[in-house]
Amino acid sequence: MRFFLPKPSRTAAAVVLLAACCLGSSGASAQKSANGRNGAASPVRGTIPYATRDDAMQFADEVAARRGLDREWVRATIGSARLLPNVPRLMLPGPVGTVKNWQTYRGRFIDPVRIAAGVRFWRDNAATLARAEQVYGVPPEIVVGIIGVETIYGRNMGNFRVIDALATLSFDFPQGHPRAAEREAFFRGELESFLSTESRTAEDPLVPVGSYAGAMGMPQFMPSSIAKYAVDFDGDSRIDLVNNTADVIGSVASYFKAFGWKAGMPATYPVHFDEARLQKALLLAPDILPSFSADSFVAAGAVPEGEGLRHKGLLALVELQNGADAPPTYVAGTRNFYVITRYNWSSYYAMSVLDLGQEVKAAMEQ
Ligand SMILES: [Ca+2]
Repeated sequence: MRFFLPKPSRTAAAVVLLAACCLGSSGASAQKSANGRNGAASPVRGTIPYATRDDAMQFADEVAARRGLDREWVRATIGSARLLPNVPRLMLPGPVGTVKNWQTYRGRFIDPVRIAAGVRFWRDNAATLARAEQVYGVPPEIVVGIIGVETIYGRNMGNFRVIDALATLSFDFPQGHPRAAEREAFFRGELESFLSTESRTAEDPLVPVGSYAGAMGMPQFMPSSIAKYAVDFDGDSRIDLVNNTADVIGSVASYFKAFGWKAGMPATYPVHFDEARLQKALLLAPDILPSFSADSFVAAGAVPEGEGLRHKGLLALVELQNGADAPPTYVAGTRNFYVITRYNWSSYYAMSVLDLGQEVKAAMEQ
């Protein structure tokens, strides 16, 4: 769910969920209010232009018709949204030519504070994590890694009003972005999904808060992902990704299952190169999409270690840059590694999730 942030991992793209975006970007430490939600107000006071904007009101009418919602309610809701003046520029790509640095990226997400918080989260939710693994096949360390990287287990869920973030990115997306039309359409779809859900649950649509991209709760799900993948995992007949850790855990595992997570399959194997026959360009061409059998991987000079030599599915050579002066890090990524990147389209993100999960697991066993 993230991805637009100016951070080293950012890969392009349209994202399904933008979760991670809020980390470090909003710097929002979650101030819980009396009702348990994050701090109520957006940190940025914007203007309220959309009630008199033809494009916004036309969109409101289309959404109302398409979703069978009350037209005046949709108009009033969009009309109440603030334009957040600082948000559009956060969508712009980072400088071209910057060499990514895996070690720096990793250091942002894996530190003693986050590991200790992960241990507490795992211990507090051990039975639910085990049940999620039974139901969805996704092991606790993956779920723990995701929630830790996304929000430090709920500490940083963002404090932008979701309606403000989504309206701003729907109607004032920066036109200088190389894929402005595509991104604007994406955010309009998220706004539509958000309005539909809020209308159905009869919640006040001006209340929910999240990242500057509209991602919500401990797992930073975008509205469309909440609609498609979130689950009520404690059986209280509602889905709460802000306060209910069972729903959070079940929803993350449900998301991975939906994107093809295979129970029991490692996400990566260590890999070394047989320099004499190495065809690195060939191996890197499909990027993180697993495209090589273990045999064809070895034939091209990339030798997975341990069980990786007998891996039944396809592999990808994953390259993580370490700045301009150090050699890259390489791993063999499986289908499950690819699935992690469906949460946030970045191999650096996926490696951070895996490493944090392993660090927390190791700390649990001490
Ligand atoms: Ca629930």
